[in-house]
Amino acid sequence: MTQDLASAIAFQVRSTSGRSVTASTPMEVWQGLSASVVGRIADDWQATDAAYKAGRQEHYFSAEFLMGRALLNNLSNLGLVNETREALANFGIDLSQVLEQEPDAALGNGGLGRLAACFLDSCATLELPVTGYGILYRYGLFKQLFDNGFQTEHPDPWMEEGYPFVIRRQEQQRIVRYADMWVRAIPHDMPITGYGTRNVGTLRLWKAEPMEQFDYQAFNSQRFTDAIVERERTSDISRVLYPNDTTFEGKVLRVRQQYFFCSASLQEIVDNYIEHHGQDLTDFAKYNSIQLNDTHPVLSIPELMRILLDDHGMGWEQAWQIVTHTFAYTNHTVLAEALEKWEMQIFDRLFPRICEIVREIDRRFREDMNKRGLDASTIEYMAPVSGNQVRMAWIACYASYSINGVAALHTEIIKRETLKEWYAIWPQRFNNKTNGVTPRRWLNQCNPRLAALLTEVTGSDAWVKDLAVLADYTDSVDDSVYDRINEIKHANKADFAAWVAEREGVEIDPDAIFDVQIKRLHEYKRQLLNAFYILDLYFRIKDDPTVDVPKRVFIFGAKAAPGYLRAKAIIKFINEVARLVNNDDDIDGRIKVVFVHNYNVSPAEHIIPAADVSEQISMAGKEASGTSNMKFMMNGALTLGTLDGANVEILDAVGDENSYIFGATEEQLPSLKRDYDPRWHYENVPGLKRVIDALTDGTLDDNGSGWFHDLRQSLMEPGWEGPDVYYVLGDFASYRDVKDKMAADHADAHGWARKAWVNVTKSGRFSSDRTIRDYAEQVWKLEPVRVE
Ligand code: AZC
Repeated sequence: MTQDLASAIAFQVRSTSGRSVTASTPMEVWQGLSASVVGRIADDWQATDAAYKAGRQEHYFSAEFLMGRALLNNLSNLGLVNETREALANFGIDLSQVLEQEPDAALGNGGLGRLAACFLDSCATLELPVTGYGILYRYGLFKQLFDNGFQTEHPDPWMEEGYPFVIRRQEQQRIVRYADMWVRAIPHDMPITGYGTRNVGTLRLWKAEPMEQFDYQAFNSQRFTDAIVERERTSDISRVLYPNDTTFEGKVLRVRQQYFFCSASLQEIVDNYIEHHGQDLTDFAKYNSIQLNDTHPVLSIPELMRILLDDHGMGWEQAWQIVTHTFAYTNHTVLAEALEKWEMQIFDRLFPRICEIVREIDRRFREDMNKRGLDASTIEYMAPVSGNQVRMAWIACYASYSINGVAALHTEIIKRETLKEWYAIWPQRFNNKTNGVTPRRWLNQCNPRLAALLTEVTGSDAWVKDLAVLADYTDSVDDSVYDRINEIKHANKADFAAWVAEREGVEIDPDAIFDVQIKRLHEYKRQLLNAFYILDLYFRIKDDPTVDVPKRVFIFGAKAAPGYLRAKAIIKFINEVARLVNNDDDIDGRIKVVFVHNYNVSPAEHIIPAADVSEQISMAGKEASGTSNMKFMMNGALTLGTLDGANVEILDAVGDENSYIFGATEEQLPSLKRDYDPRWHYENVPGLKRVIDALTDGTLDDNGSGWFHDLRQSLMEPGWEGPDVYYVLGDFASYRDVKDKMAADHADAHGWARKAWVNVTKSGRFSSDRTIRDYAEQVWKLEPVRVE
């Protein structure tokens, strides 16, 4: 078997590189090995596709799929990791070195895009007929570097060296029509393997290409450059992922992107319906359902109307009936700045027919609400079109048969506040689907030591597909397991320390507490609170350098949207805190701060298994769910967090004694903020003043940018959103207390291991398998289709 595999791999590598395996570069080996994996699954993939297309299907529409690396994931799903390692070893090649060649497919910003990727994994594993649809961005999320502590952004041409896991399907192209141009949408398919199944699902990513290779007329009439420019204008559509997470940017190119993938995907879905079920589209919603991942794909709603009305001659009522039984909408945030609103003129310019349809949806909505007796101002507030603007979330709520939030608390907040007007009319549409993460990537693959222990303790690898089984073992293991937990964590920390030393040039001690905050940089996530704690701890040690404190490493990973200056200021601030504490002789290595640059899926796979502490410290009510909290928990890190998003449910699963909760609750905040005076905390909370002052008194240097002054102002001065909007100063004292206690508790190795074990074994409900089962049963009405 290994011999077969070895020769299959060798063949592919040689065809890729044009030389022998041993003479090929690690990148060429990665290319060849990846191609051979695609070859192995080809038949199953084809069979799955055929089986799915014949019955009821779910289509997951998302502008983002943050896939990360594919090779290890596929090898592991196919059960080929060990054999491949041996096969390569025969050539003197180290598999892990080959795996590290792979670029991350970073086609997403953060949680929303990574959730979509975890969902595809679960759908394949659960054998559910689900296909993902998105955009093949040529440039993924920008690559982040630090220049003197400042974030700089660089392009990420992730496919430039070739990428065997996407297959171009030229023959299945569609045409997307804008008023000012027509473009070809070329599908590129990524196979989605599952664990312990032969089903192979598909992620279909559309690439925009010009209708003709060249405008020959322009070309022949000596306007060569014009012809090229025109060509580039088309390719612009799928050129780059917009780097905003939870912030809406009203760029015309962005709305073009959204329409592009919605239109191409819907054309295909309708064509497939016709092929299998005939020209009469009456039963369309019986065979198809579409999940809208946030509002980015909401143009699908008027676009499906257009296809049914114009291409298939259906009447409005019947078409609307179908549309409103097809779409389901997931909301991912309560932040107002995320709500997509497009100017009507943009719609009118790009796609006048869609514009017309949206106006008609608006007209009928107003009529309908009038009949229901809503007052004029409520109707105006809820209307799909108001003034000059089209409101994508409102269209989604009006047209979807299901509306869900992503954690229990978040769903309650959207019912009570964000979407309360719709909840009042259609309560039955609202439901909660708490997020989850795939235990394949986020435990089995990234933490092989812990995975082996779980298999040993439970007697099989059944947990990989059914994480809830671990709950049977919470209380039934003996002390030797706790020792093993500690050994595993220590080994993971040693590996991570080596990785950090090489990648970031910082030495860290695996015996220290590894305290981690990795997520997008946003004020509401409060990386600043974490940094203030570190600075305060620094000053405490400076006060008395002989003080006995547990050794700590604080690890950050975060990208800031390029235009979000305050977030960039926080990055600079953390980097300056790192510079200060890492180089102070009084500190003597007792505190280290590491800011991992270019945080992404694959760095996360190195960081999470090594974490002791998971920082989930957003201001309560703001983090819809969070998903890194779940990944940490699965890997035995303890949550240090507020009662926000899914933290609430994590706490519920593990109990008070196995997590560290602090801060104002969502319920308390309105009254706390009513007469909130950050200055009071500044003056009265011991130590806080010198931390805040350090921003501007010369302790830390922002290199004349003025950014630290702005940070101070944002906390202390009543700006137009009020001072300290995210209650950093208000929560500081309680955060420090709990974090100090946590650090002290870590000294009890056995007690800590016990808490870690409870976290691991109770993480079953945060598997995306559970989430997807709930979607399939309650929203999608979807049955598994097994491919034999
Ligand atoms: C994120 C939420 O901020 C995060 O709390 C949640 O876990 C994640 O979605 C998945 O549901 N939201 C986004 O990434 N982006 C937007 C536009 O909300």
